[in-house]
Amino acid sequence: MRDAAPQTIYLKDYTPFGYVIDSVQLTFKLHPTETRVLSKIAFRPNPEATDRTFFLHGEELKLISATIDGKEVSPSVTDEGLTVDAPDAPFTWEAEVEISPSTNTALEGLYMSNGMYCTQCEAEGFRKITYYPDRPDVMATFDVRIEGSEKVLLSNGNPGASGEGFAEWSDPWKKPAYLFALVAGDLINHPDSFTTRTGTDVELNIWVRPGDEDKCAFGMQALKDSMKWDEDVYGREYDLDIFNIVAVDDFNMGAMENKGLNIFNSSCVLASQATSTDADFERIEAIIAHEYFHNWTGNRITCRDWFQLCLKEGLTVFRDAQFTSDMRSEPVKRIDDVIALRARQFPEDQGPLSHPVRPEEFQEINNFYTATVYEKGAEVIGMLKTLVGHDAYYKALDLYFERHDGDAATIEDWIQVFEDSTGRDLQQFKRWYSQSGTPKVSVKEEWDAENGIFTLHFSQSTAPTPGQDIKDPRVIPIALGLLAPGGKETHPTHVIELTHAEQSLTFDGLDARPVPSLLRGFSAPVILEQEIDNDRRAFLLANDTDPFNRWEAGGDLARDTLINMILKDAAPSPAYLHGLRRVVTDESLDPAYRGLMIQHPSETELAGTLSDMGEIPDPTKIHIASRALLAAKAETLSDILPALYADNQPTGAYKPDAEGSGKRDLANAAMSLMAKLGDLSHAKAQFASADNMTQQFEALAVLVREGQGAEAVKAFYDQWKEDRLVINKWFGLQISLAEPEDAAKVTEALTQHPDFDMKNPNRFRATLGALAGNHAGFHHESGAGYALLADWLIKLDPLNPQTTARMCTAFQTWKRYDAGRQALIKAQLERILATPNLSRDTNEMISRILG
Ligand code: 0A1
Ligand code: ZN
Repeated sequence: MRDAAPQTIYLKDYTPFGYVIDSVQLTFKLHPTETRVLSKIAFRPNPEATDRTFFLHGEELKLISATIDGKEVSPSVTDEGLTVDAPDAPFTWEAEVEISPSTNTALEGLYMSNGMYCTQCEAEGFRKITYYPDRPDVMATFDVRIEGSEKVLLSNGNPGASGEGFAEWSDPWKKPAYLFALVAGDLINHPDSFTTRTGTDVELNIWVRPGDEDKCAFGMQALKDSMKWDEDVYGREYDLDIFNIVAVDDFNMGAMENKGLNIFNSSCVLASQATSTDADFERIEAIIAHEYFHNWTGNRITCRDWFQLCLKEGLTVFRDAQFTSDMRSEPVKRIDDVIALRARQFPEDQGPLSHPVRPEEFQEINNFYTATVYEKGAEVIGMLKTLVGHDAYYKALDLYFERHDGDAATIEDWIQVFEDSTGRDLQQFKRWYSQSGTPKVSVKEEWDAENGIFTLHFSQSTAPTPGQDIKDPRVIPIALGLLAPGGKETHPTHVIELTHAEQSLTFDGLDARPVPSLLRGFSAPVILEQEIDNDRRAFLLANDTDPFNRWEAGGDLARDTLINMILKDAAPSPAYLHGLRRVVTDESLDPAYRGLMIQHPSETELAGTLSDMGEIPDPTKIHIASRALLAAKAETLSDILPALYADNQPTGAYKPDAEGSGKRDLANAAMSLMAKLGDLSHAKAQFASADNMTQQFEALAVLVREGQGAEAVKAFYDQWKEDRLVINKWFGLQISLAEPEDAAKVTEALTQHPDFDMKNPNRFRATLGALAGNHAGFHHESGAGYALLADWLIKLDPLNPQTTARMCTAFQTWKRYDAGRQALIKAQLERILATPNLSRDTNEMISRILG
């Protein structure tokens, strides 16, 4: 059990480790409860360090023996590691420890999942495997010998000798311990190969449990596409003889980029037409790309310390988004990413958990794998690319790889590369890394009709966030264009840079007052406040040349309508409904884009919008309005829905590509609206006959949403009860779509289902996470949702602190709500915090949320 006494670690306190490691040799003698790990490590004094304290991290290890240069030593051991007197000269450390993988429910270090051994070492899990300086700036080559009776024994790097009961691996690239991995199990591989641009053949494998072999082909293609893309776009080639991916059922996160041996949550790699939705396919492709891209941005160049996490994560998310744009549709990817940013990052940045993209302090680093570090981190890189331009960006990246290959680098190094290669001063831009909070950019317009002069007055400000009262102006790239009143674009997109709290921009020589299209492509992660009415929004929806802003105008119309329905009991706005009809029937737009336009903002997002406006969101009213708008859309489009449904049935074999999934999206939206009008025939027929999960699952969702799903829910379970990933969907759907007053009861009943397993993070998230995602259900005034989630977080914490702590974020927006709900949530937060032996992870999260 971890010590819950909070200890804060600061960026400013960084000092290098006193020793450098030249090589690491590890031997694993696998056993479920008594695995022995032998380590032999060559240390020498670090010329760049002054402090020679020889402290090795180690947690939950049984020390069997320790020697320095062959002589037994007696280290002083605590819960966190050991200290021993070490020479001020090169020496060899050898130790033997014992660990128990089968009782490791935290899924950190070496653990077991379905009888297979696997590891998760990022961020600080290696210290649960052996004593080691477990920090990313200590890099070394690893030679590993695994002894075990499993058929497949894998580690990082290239394979060496192997035989009955053993295998050796050797990784020629220096790496920090967090990239170490080991897998042992009776696995089956899906093999393939890739020839790099310089002609090296790389063996590729996806390793899965028997029975999952037929779900590897898509992931393999995504891997090969990623390898090719990174060569073509960034000039980055793979650097080992082999690349292995392993699918694991019990995993806290999505996947992990261990050198040459990526380990994936099985939900993020296994894919088949029958069991995966289009959204699953797209996600899997993106995650495979993300982990692969880490080989250069993360592994070859790693982070000096965990405060620099965004150095690898922001850049790698940015790269995987570029990849998805290239593989699929650029505007659709951008819109999807902004929806996700607003849903996950904005609430974080505007609430008690707000932190800079590069945090300056933490108690538990696992709590900082956040939307801010990842997604806002990627937005910051996107802005940098916009500011310096396409060619200068790639030139800077070339310099980054050249200068820092093999390094554990910092954000300062990253910025320096851009300054050196472009000659720009980026010190003000760097505030994006140090200042938390979402900036607001307000725009006022001035039209001088007599002289044809149009002026935009910009101002920027950021509200105080925890620990940061004062905010300085940032560099904000605003991409904008102008349209003439007739709809024609007179000024195509160009980028202006806001650098002051207030700034103006003038256009002259105009014949008529133009309509500005601002923040095109969402050129900066800010909240834009502009003088705009529904006529102007409808105009932009019809005429904007920027696909992002066209979508944004439609979304703003929907948002405005919903807000009026919620606050003023208004009827749905005809301007919105007509605009929607125009877009949905516009055959020149691609189906995926039309599918996106047909959706309106989620209930959670509306709660955020209301709260931004200074209103207290009422979850029940929001839910009712959202339902009513759906019905109004169905009425407005009623005459075209059957054709929309029929015309968008993809023809030919199922393909999870942009075109096929776009059509299915649109057809499913039509099916769902027809159901709103009482016609369930399409949903019933589609549920019964679908040959793919996208169509089967959407049909099921429609039936459940309309209160007609009982039979289908049962049939779906009977059909899929052996497939754990599909059954996760089955758990999630029933809870996500439960009526507000039933959500907690439905969730509670499902936690009693024989297939519920709290130790499996995917199943736990599918159940309790779905409750937190059912906005009106979770926030039902009874408080039953809050209490149930708190009960389960308290139960999970001793088993799996990481997943528990992440799920505490469900409460982060608690101050948005009315006094009654706030009191109910606060009581639950305090109850969790008062739990004896609460983990450091959960303790930090709840304390920060309480503020
Ligand atoms: N680096 C991985 C994410 C990851 C982080 C932590 C983990 O365990 C605590 C696992 C995975 C990525 O960005 O994909
Ligand atoms: Zn990553």
